[in-house]
Amino acid sequence: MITVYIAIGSNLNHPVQQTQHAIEALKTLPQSQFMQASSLYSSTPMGPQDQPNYINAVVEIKTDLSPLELLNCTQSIELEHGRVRKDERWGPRTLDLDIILYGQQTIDNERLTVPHYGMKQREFVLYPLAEIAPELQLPDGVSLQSVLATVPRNGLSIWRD
Ligand code: A4P
Ligand code: MG
Repeated sequence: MITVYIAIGSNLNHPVQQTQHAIEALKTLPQSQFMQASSLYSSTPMGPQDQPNYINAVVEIKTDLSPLELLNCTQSIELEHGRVRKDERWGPRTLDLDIILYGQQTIDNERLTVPHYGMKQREFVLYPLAEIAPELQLPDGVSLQSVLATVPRNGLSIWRD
């Protein structure tokens, strides 16, 4: 099985619940084993600032699904959560599921770019990922810790009731 990390982001329509439901849905993926989820984090928006703060988290699974089979599954979870695709780049969303890493594979096709193109710049991906996989090496041979050292937290905090 391949170890995969999936990033969750939500800032509309009860983001904490959206995120918790997404984690539950990821536990039921076919041909997959749920390993762990990070804490939920509160983050300030990247992109347009006139949108609510986000809740972000990262989940680790092991899977026998191919990358595109997995993408089909995560996109149907997004749709079940009432996600409507809008044109605005980096705009608000009920639920966004991004495949961050698929083992050590580098994937670049019409539907999928892995590692995710923004992961090395996004504190709301890197810190939750480091919480559950502190020793991780990225496919380019760089350690997660060395990337983390270049990205400030930018107000990111663990979400508490
Ligand atoms: N796609 C390609 N690679 C991947 C991948 N690794 N994982 C394709 C998932 N999908 C991938 O996706 C568009 C297409 O990307 C998919 O059809 C798939 O084939 P989308 O989810 O509609 O696009 P998007 O997520 O809206 O892209 P966009 O606008 O670039 O958004 P981002 O980059 O995901 O950023 N601020 C905070 N604090 N926290 C956030 O989580 N998220 C965003 C969205 C903006 N600001 C944020 C956050
Ligand atoms: Mg996305």
